Parts: sequence; C-alpha cells; structure tokens
Amino acid sequence: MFKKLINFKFKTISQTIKFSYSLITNMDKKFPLNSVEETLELLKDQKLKFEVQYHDPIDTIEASKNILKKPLDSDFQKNIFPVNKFIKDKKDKDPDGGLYLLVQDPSQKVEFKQIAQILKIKDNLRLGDKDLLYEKLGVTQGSVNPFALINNLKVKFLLDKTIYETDTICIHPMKNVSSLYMKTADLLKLLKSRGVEPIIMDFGPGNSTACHKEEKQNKKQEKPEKHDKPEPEKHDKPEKHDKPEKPEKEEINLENNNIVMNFSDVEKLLVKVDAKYEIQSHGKVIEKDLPNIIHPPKASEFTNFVLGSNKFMRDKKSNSFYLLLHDAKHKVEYKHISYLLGLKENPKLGDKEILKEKMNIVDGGVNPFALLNSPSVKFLLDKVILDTGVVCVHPMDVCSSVFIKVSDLLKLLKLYGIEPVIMDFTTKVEHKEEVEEKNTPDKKGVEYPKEDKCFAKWYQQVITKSEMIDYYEISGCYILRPWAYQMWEFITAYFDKKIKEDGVENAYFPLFVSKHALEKEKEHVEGFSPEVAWVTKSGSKDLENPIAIRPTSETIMYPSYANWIRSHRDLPLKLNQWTNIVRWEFKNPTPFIRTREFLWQEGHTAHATFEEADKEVHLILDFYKQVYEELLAVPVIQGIKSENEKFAGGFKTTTIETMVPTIGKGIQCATSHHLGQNFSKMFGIKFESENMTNEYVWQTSWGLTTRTIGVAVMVHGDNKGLVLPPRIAPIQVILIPIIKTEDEKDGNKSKILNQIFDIFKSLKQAGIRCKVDDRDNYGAGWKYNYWEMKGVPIRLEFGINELKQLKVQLCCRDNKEKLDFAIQGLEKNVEDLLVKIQARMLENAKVELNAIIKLANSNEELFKLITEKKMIKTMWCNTSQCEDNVKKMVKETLVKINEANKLEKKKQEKSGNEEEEEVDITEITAKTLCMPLEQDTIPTNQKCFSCNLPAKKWVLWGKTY
Ligand code: 86X
Repeated sequence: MFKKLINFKFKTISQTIKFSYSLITNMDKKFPLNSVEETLELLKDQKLKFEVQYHDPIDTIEASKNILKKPLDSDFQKNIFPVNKFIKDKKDKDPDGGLYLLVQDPSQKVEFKQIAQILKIKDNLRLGDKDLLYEKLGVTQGSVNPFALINNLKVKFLLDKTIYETDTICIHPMKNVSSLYMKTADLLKLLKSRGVEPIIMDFGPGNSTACHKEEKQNKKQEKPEKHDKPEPEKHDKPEKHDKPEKPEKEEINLENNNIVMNFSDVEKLLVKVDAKYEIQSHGKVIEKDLPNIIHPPKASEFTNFVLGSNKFMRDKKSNSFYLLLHDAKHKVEYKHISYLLGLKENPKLGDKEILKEKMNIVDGGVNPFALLNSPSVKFLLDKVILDTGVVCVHPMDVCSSVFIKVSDLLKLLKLYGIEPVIMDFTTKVEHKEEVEEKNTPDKKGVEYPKEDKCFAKWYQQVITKSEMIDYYEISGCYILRPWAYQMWEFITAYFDKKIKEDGVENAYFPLFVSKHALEKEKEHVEGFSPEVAWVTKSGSKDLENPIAIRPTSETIMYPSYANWIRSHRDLPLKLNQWTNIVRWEFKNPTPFIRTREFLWQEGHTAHATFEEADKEVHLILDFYKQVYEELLAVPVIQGIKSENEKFAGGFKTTTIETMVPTIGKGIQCATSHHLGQNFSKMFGIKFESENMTNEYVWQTSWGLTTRTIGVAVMVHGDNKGLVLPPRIAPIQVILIPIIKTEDEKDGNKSKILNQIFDIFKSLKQAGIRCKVDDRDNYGAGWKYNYWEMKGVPIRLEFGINELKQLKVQLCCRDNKEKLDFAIQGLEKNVEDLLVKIQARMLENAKVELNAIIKLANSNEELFKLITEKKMIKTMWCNTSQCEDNVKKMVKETLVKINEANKLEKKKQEKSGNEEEEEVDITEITAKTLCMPLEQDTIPTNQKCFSCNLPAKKWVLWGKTY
C-alpha cells in the first residue's frame, strides 16, 4: 500500500518567513497566472509531478546553488536551473511585437547578436526593462520564468537546446520565493496546452539554428499520459486487482476501500460528492503557526471559516479511538470531552504508531479525511465548526490546507458510514469539585505547583491569571497588559536615569532596514538570517525591494555614526534607543523569555580609545546588575562570555547571568559588548585624533529586554502566583476592607470605609503605590487570593476590630508574615517594611542561587550536577573545542537517558500514570554561562576539568533557556 505513487510533494519551508503586512490577497487579476499557489494548482490540475522548495529571494544562479537543496525525488536529480531573460526588439513598433522570453543554459554565454542571427532578424534585441516585464508578463525582476508565458501568448518562447535536452528543469514558479523541480517535458506539455510553443535555439559552437518543435519525445512520457484523463466512470464497474504491486491513483475508490494517502486521493472523492473546496499550499507548518500562514480564502463562500485543530485520542477503558475536529482558537480540555461523551476517564492523546497504523498519517498531520482510512475511529465535531459551516484543515499532508464546506465534508464521510458526534464545548463541565468551587467567584488560583515537572504550566498560569500577559493569535507574540507594562516602566525609568547620568542620550532610528544595509555586516548577520522578518508587500503589490524589520540596529545606526563622527571632539558618541525588536525565532516561545517581538533598550557608543570603550562596557554591566538586584531582587553573576557564546561581531561580550532554581536552568539576563573596531572598520566610522591621525573608533553596544520581567516572575513566584519585589510592584499595598453583615446593620460599614480611605490617602501621600479594593461583589477571602495571585507585596486588612483599636493588620506576600501597626505613623512603618521585603527577597534569592552553584572536577561530575539542576563551576582551559566536546557529551548522555526513561514510561503506562509535560530533550544541553569577573586564583599546573590542557579560567556551566 505504501508504494503507491505520490503525485506531488512539498519540502520543508525554509526557515525564513515571508512576512507581509498586506491582509488582502486577491490581487488585481490582470493575468491568468499571478502567484506560486496558482502555478502549483495548475500543475496539480494537470497531474504533473513536481517538487517545491521555499526560500528567500535568490539573486544569482550562484546563490541558488547554496540555497537550494537537492530534490528529494530521485527522478529530479539530473536538473538544470536556467537563466531566464525577457528580451525586447527595440525597433519593433508594435507594442506586442518583438517580445521574447529566453530560457538559457547559465553556463553558456549568449549574445543578442547570436539570437538575432538564429531568428534571422536584425540585431535590435535588448533586455526588456522591469516595467515592460511586469506589464507584459506579470512578473517582477528576478522572477522571470517560463510559466509567465501563459500570461501573454504574444511573447515568443526561446528555449536553449541544452535545457530542452536536460531531463529536469528548476524554475521559480512566478515568484522568486520558491523553486520548483519538474520534468522539462512536462513543462513543455503544460505550456503547449496553454498555446505556448518553444523555438529551440541551438547555441552550440558552429550551430545557429532554430526549430519549432512539436513535442518533446521522452521515454518516460508514455506512461503518465494516463494522468491526463482521469476516468471517473471507472468507479461504476470496479475492476478487481489481485493485490497490485503499485496501484495507480485512479484505482482509489470506495469499493476497493483503498487507503487515502494524499490530497489527490481526497480530491477524487470530493469530486464524487460534488464538493467545493479551495486549497492553499504553504510548505510544512506546525498547527500552532497555521494562523500566521494561512491567507484568507479567495472564494467568498469560504470567507467565514473556522481554522480546525485535530486531536487523535484514545479512551483506554473502552479502547475506543476518537478524532476531534475543533476550533483551533479554543483550547479543549480532556475532562470536557469525557464529560460530554460520558466517559469514566479522560481520553489520552493516541500515540504516533497507532496514528500511522490506523489512519496512515504522521504526527502533526491529523485531519478528518484520515477517517476514511479507519471508519471505526469516532468522529467528534465541535459545534462551532458545524454552526460556522466552513472549516480549514490539512488534507492528508502538512504542507497545504483546504477550505471546505462542513456539509460537504460530512457528505463525504457519510459515504463511509462516518457520522459525527457534535460536541458543544460551551456547556459547562459539572464536576463535583467544580460545583463546590461555585461558591467562590469565577477566578481560580494557579492549578499547578511551582515544580520542575509542570513549570511551564505554572508559569503560563501565573502570568495570565495575574493579568500580566494575554495571548495573541500570532505565535510567539504576546500582549503586555498594564500589570506587566508598568513593571517595564519602572525598569526603563530606572535604567534611563542611570545612563543619562553617564551622558548617554536617547534617539530613535527607523524600524526598517534595507537588504543592502543589513547585509553590510554579512558575516555575522548570516547566522541570524532565518530570524529576520521581511516586509515584501504594500497592499497587494510586491515591494520592489523588500525591507527587513530591525532584529537589532547596528546596521541602521552605524551609517549615521560614520557621517556624524569627524574628529575626536565628536567623541564619545553615546546613544541609546528604547524600541521593539522582531526576531522570528523557531524555538519554543515563552512570554518575556523568548518572544518574536520584544521591547528593549539598545545602547551604542563610540570612543577614541579601547580603554574608554572598555570602561563603558563595564559601567553598563554594573547598571544591569543593579537593575536586577536593586529593582527585581534577582541576584546575578557578572562575567565574560566564552568564545563560543560571545557576540561574533564583537571583540568581547560581558554578561549578567542567573539561574531559575526550580528548573535548574541558567538564563542570560543582559549583555554589554566591547565591539573593538570591527564595526567601525565595516562602516567606515573614523575620526581625526588630537595628533591629526585618522583612526577608527572603538565601539560598545548593550541591550536589556523585557526578559527582565520573566526572570523576576520565575525566580520569585510561588504556588499562589506572582511575588513582586516592592520596587517593581504596580501596587505595593492593597487595602482590603473587611465588612461583615453585622457591620452593615450596626452602621459600621461606612466608618470602616471612611477610615480605610483615610489610610489610603496618607500612604499615597507618602509616595506608596496603593489601592483600596472596595468592590462589593467580592468577599474579602476572594480578594486575598486575587491580590496574592497578582503578587502585591503587602496586604492591609482593615475591619471593625482594627477600627476600634485604631490599627491595621499587614500581611507580607513573600513570607506570609503578619504584622500589626497603629494607624498613627503607619506610612513610615509601611515604607520600612517595603524596603525590608525588597532586601529580604534579594537575600533569599542569593542564598538559593549560591546553594546551587557546585564545583565539578570531571565530565562525570559535571553531568551529574547538570541532572541535579545545578549551576556548575569548573576550572577550564577556555578553548572552543573543549566547550564543544563538553556540550556534545552532555547532550548525548541526556538523550540516552531520556530514551531509557521513555521506555520505562511506556511500561508504566499500563498502570495508568500522571500526565507530565513533554520536554524536547534535543533542545537542552549544557553550555558555558560565563567566566565570572570575580575569579579565584587557579593553582599552578592545574589541568582543565575536562581535557588535558592547562586550566585558565573559572567558568560556570548550566542548562540554559
Ligand atoms: C546580536 C548584538 C547587540 C545591540 C546586543 O546584544 C545588544 C544591543 N546589539 C545583538 N544579534 C544580532 O546581531 C542579530 C542580528 C540579526 Cl540580523 C538577527 F536576525 C538576530 C540577531 N540577534 C542578535
């Protein structure tokens, strides 16, 4: 069954995202063929085999060699990437006359004279300009390709004989953002079907001929002729095959109960039920990223659609399998499914092997069409999808998505006897424990303890339930709600003041950077390039020159530095900007810690001497330490990055590092770079020194991001939620009136409220950030939980007893300590307490950090300590090679252990175990965090802990974020 022919394939999308601000995709339809999608559709229509790769625009044939991967299909190995030229006879006065598209072997030099000679015309041939190109063929410069001929039959097709004779051709299908391999003969067949015939040009030595060919003879062509005529009638009288070795597509039909392998198979069946659908090809994507990748459908009947998400599950008790198709926007809980289905236990995710075995799909490719392969799997359909009427799902592969009417989908499934169970997730789960909780208002606390095994869930709940973060439809991007943004404002205000005192000035440089400028420092940008996001369109028009969104601003700022700096009197130049940054990361995103857009400051200074720059680097590093320790109460270690970990564009990277003890992961908190003269040489930033010599400046750059906030949350939070150090708490004291029913009767309610507002005023007067929570729809207990979750450092309770005794009761968030104070002189006591809490939090965190720093003297010791979640200090040779070796050792050992654990887990599964977070072990390894600035002495003749070289430095190691 698996040997079945697959008609087309897509390859993994290259890591660069084509980023477009335009939401409108229906371009002005001047030409029959406008886009990659339309071209691929055409090929699929004609059942032609091809393979596509997505990539950044490729400038030259030379570059294409590096960027394009070998085709997967062995049939496409003998291929050629031709040069395509749009040519105009400039003497031809007919606007549609004298137009040519030449597809030529890049290794040959072809002169216009030669072409003219072959065509037996006068040599008035020139390259057509870009405007004419767009007008006549609907493609932009760099995207000239033979498919474009379909757009204008007046353009003559000149085909180099060498290309004609090469088996496989590689073409940008209308846009230079992807490349497509297909049989040259297939291309000619397709073009011919659209009325485009080639003139074969023989540019070989001594040859100057052209001939109009009818059809290219290709041995392999005889067979695929079949594909031209699919025979729907065939289903009426199914032919029985005795176990065919290689069943042809056409044989797929219901009676044979063949397996549905890919979308072509699905399509055949859709035709049978007369279904309407619209397909979009997009390369391989994970479900999470689909919302960013899917374009709105073209057909208006599909406009209002639900993006489907699929879950394949198994109920162990009854050994039933389920496929749930639900609205991707809503998270569905297993308990909700079991509640609606009346199951005794929550269903579990079905594993990959069963998925493949039962439905012939790979993990990540679950989709409702797969039910056709296994009608015994029960189909659960989210009511929202049924009500909306249109759904978008993967059709048997993860490289495309199809919009289809739900009614059509159901019609098709019905043919196989599959009926959906409609799931209404808007109904509430009525569980016992939930009923009990109904007495408390709607907000539940953090449901996961702050422990290693569920740390990510704990973190996610803490930052959302405390109202710091909200999720957003674009993966890796988050909303900073006021509770979080105010913390950022405290951080920015603090740091901004420090650098201004140092003479740094703020400025603002543009968000966009041209390709040309970005590539000016190609060397170090190269490694980062998959992360660069590009704007490629305005409205529906492609920009002639795509522009990048700043991933950092060196290339934006330094050209100006070169203009502004002339003499030593212009130095030092110290600028800083507060901006957002976009880096299209592919690793697991985590709010604050790793996000695709983030906020930061970036400082860039230029100095006359190395030493002056070095001083600046360390001054800023001290400021960073102060931000963390003074404001966030997070202890950090200052150090220097190893050769492997430093910013490759600079001379030296200094850093502050800390550890999240719960998970034993090191985290880089901020960096300050000594750039040496690398950038000044690249950008020509020179000055005339006092001795009149011309010199390159010495530069620094440094950045601090919103990661600060995430680190503070991770370090201080507890089982009840956030714990905020007073200096970044938007509210430092929450005042909660305690009003009992009898207080209302006795007329004490207003007395309590009046008094508490007086207290509030005096605290506010003293500069303490505070608030009275006088909401009368919530009880005091609920309010305690709410403000604990939000991490407010001090809770002030005030009820009738306190009123009588003219005192207040305070409760500290960090250590739960309770304190009584008289109302008289309260401000001073609260001020002192806030200072005390701030200091105590730092002190406790320091104790914790110090406790997890351990010494290791060998690889084995290091590894053991890594698994014990420690930060490890070793004496080290400070060579890249050694760091690589240690990394490799840790990774390999971890992978081995993980594999053994998995086996163990499988065994235990029978006895029913707890669900744990899936951790992608391949992302975890140990690396050096830094070589601390504070270095103890290293004994003479001391060897490196790992290799045989002499030890040079103390260095810290750890797993990292
Ligand atoms: C390195 C270096 C440096 C100024 C800082 O760390 C502080 C503030 N910049 C940043 N870096 C890149 O240069 C970079 C470049 C590109 Cl093109 C990218 F996509 C991502 C990057 N990430 C980091």
